[in-house]
Amino acid sequence: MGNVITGEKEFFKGIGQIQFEGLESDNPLAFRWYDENRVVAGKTLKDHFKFACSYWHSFNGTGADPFGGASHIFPWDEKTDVIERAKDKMDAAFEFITKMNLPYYCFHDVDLVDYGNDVVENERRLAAIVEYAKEKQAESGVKLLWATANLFSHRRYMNGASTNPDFHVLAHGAAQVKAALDATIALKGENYVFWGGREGYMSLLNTNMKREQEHLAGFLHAAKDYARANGFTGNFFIEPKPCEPTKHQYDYDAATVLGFLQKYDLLGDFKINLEVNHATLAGHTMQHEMQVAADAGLLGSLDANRGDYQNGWDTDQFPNNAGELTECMLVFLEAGGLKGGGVNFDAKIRRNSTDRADLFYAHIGGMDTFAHALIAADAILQKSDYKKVREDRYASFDSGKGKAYEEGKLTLQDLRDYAVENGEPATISGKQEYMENVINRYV
Ligand code: XLS
Ligand code: NI
Ligand code: NI
Repeated sequence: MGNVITGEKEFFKGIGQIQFEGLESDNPLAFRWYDENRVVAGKTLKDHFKFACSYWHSFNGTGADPFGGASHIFPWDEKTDVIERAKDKMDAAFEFITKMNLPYYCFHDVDLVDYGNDVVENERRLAAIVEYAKEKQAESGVKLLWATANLFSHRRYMNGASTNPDFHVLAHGAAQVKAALDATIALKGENYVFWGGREGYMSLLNTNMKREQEHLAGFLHAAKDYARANGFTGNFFIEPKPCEPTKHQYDYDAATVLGFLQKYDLLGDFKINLEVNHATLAGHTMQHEMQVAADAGLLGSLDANRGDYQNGWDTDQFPNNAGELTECMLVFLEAGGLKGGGVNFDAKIRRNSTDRADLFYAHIGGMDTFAHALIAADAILQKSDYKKVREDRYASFDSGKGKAYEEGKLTLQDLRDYAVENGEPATISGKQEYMENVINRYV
């Protein structure tokens, strides 16, 4: 356990550091599954997950929605001086992160400190709060999993940032990314994320899609070249999402991003940050998205949350479904974990969750659900016939003509002759229900 760090003022009074108490515990402010030192599949839970707190949802998100303003009134939001206010927020953030024993955090530039319209002044503000963050990181041992630039909230980005038809807007986006990369490097951030907030379009009637995507690729190359020249050795991640805020987002899903990275020669430096709710919106399961990324060697990082199956937007709720997550953790373990990233809670408490403790309950639930799911998935892989049943389905490709086919040795004529010689194939069950029961036996 690390040490709890508070500023001059304690913001989450009455709540100490959250401890692991095990399954017998009925303490709502304790972990039941997440024992950070527990070794599963050769690694501690702490190292498997590299759990991160997302600054935007936890310390900026006020509970506002299209029908009403803030319902979360933050005591760290009171001072009038921009930097002083940002420092209070950072005190609150590190107090929460260390009380939760989260090893990492993630932020957008504008989460740390408010931005205005003056590029040089914004750079000064970010650099000032980064100095403070350095002290906080050193004092607590908390690390930066990834940072990013918010290129979607300001109205100048309403037609996109790097895909904006106006070059002048693109340049402003670049200025923000440069400062965010400088901040990442200064804070020894392990990764840098691009979520294409408004990189997409609403109507093809006014859009040159090809040109916009080329601009996006050029932007990513420029950002990567700058970061590499300035000593950044971490990963760049693209975070796919199919829609919202634009109708057609260019980074639709993992398969689309893979094609984009290939086409524009970005594969060496970029991997994928997958978000559960975005998979849902794309009409996929999260395990599908993870498998696509893993098969391409691009399973970089995860944004943990969940959507709502009854509606079609990004509700960003905390994960709480151990069964679904167990299927994801099967992919996770078989892929050998994440490439450089971790599990970031890109999730928010509800508008009407207004107790200070609610943020703790949310993260405890999310961390426990991940731990539970990983332990179950490991048991499935170790003890059940899950892998064998799947392997056996492909046994006809392990020898003879099937093997020769996989090796590229058979022609279409050869395949036709095999069909004739061997007659009608036997009926072979896919055993889906059997496999579903195997999963539930271990959850
Ligand atoms: C929004 C995205 C965003 C990214 C970071 O839907 O999930 O929060 O993770 O810009
Ligand atoms: Ni996200
Ligand atoms: Ni999202």
